[in-house]
Amino acid sequence: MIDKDKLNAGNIYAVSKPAVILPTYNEQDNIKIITKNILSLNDRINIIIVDDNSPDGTGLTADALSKEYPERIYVIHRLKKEGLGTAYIDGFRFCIENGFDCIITMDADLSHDFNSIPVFLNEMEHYDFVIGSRYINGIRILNWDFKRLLLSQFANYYVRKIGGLPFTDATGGFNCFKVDVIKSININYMSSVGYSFLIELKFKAYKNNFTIKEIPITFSQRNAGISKLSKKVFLEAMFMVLKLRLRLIR
Ligand SMILES: Nc1nc2c(ncn2[C@@H]2O[C@H](COP(=O)(O)OP(=O)(O)OP(=O)(O)O)[C@@H](O)[C@H]2O)c(=O)[nH]1
Ligand SMILES: [Mg+2]
Repeated sequence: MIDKDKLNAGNIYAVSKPAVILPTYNEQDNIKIITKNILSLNDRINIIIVDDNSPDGTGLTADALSKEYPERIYVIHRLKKEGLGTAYIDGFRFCIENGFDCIITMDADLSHDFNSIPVFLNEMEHYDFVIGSRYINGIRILNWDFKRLLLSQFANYYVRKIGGLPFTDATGGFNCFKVDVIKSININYMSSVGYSFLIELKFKAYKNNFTIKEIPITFSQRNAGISKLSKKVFLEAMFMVLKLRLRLIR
């Protein structure tokens, strides 16, 4: 049960300045909705949008939102599409430089339910890293075709068996962690630029002995914007996990 009153009373337990990082590439139809939903949760939650010069003008909308909420929404503009992983790295640097003590990674396409954010933040009292899992107690994914589900299941099985990570959902993008986790990892030397970045991050947090918990989340496939998952993305992840296991990446 989300104790929103308690959160709004300014008591976000172990963290005081949390930031949600939203990487965006062509999320014009979603960015206003998601930011307003997040801001409505709690006065202390901030948002960092990392936009890669989206052709649909997401960056301009993000700037307008930042003007409307100057102390709460920040925008990092990058010149071109450089991948989800490097977008997160730029977001992490911004968080470290600006004194945010807790980071939430989240897709901007409304696939992740903003109502889970207070649940993540409550868990920060006991854990350093909280993973949102679509696969605890069954499968909670809406609107995926069978092929996509099979691919995701295989990827997670592979990460468990080959990578040795004990999580049900190592590939998911909805996570929350203390900034100390990022400080313990050399983010200048992350091997993944794309989607496999999230696996690498979990792997390194696990190896650095942070306390980690998985909580159930629901994932709904995007209903606006363009899907960007490709074979290349999948293969990058498979090789990266193998290299992590063989300690070719540290
Ligand atoms: N800044 C930036 N954001 C990106 C990039 N690629 C993806 N994103 C964003 O990262 C988040 C996750 O990407 P999605 O395209 O939704 O990935 P997905 O959920 O695996 O696949 P689909 O929803 O089917 O496209 C979304 O908010 C995207 O807009 C990128 O190269 N740069
Ligand atoms: Mg998506």
